[in-house]
Amino acid sequence: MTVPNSPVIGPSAVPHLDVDPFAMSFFADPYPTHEKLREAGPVVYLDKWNVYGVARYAEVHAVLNDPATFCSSRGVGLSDFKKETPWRPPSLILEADPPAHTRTRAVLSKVLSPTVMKQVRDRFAAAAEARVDALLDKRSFDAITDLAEAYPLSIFPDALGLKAEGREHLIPYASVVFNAFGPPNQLRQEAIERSAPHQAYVAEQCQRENLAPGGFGACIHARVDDGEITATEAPLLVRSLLSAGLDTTVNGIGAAVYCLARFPDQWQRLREDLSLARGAFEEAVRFESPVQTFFRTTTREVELSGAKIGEGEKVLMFLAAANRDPRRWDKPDSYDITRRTSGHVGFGSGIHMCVGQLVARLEGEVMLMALARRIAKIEITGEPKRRFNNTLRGLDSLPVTITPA
Ligand code: 8QM
Repeated sequence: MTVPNSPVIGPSAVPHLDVDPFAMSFFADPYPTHEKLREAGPVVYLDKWNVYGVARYAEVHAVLNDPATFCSSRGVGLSDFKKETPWRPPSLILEADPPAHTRTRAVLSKVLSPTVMKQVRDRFAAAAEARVDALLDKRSFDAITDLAEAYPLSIFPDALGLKAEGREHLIPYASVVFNAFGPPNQLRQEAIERSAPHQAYVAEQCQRENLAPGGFGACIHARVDDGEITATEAPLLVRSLLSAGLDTTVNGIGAAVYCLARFPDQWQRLREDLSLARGAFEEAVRFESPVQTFFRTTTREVELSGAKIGEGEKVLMFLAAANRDPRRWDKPDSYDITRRTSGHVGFGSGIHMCVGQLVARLEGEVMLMALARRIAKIEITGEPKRRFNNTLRGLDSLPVTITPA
């Protein structure tokens, strides 16, 4: 029976929630709020920032896979580029829609292809072994600075072809980039205020003459010669690698080590079968979701799981909450290195899915293999300290002591 004057199926009310997913208290322990967001409904409205939110797997996946309705060209942070001037010139890949996105994506996809991974694999693996050698000499160290940061810093800037001088700007620059996706809170405002020297460094390193031959940077510039991209576009695509290629893997590797240190049964399984290294890294990306959130902007009025959303609205996707949605995952809150992780949205999904995912997985895999081959035990010996960022989840410090195998 139909209620008079009421449609059989129609838009339902969207629950309004009074949560700030960019507050320090939220970052300290996001999981109870993730659950609240998922349970409130398929689509919620966050009054604090006047945005829609999706935290269930199905809706996060649906939004990621409808880029015509949920666009990226108006920014993937809270700021709407149609209404506000971006803090830096927009990324030609992240903050672009088809057809513009298709061409730049193809370039980075080729630069970071499986063939290129085969060429760099031995170098990445040797650097991981060398890092583990150094850690075995120390026995007690900080797994963030001495491992999760030191390892990517020992290979990625070289792989890009950056000169030695000024590399200390790389992580601070990325930290600005990821804070800037957030709302105009203290984290974002202070990051942008202090960004000038980091921006100047990055702009300079993106120039063709500053990138060593054979590196990822030079490979991007080489596409100018075959007319795939213009000479003005190339430096901005190099900037994308500098923005997204380092801090993400630092937090990915940090997440994996933090998981393996907390869950010794999983560490033992990995030691018994090194072929589980790639899965152990992937599961850490699902479990911790180093990139926690991204926004999209609606290009038209749309109905999403019964909720009517107008044109020009920001939609916040809780990737981390989707990655632990019990509607999609068995025992979502357990770290299981043999889990079938495929479909997790830690690298996104659809046309914008992480173009550097093979580099990230390569770094994660060879590092976990090097660790598991030579170390019997990883013990956390001090209070882990969290690093607060509007988009990235990770630690500032993780004191550990290792026992050699
Ligand atoms: C996040 O500048 C960019 O193109 C860019 C910046 C940040 C990311 C991606 C691309 C997702 C890792």
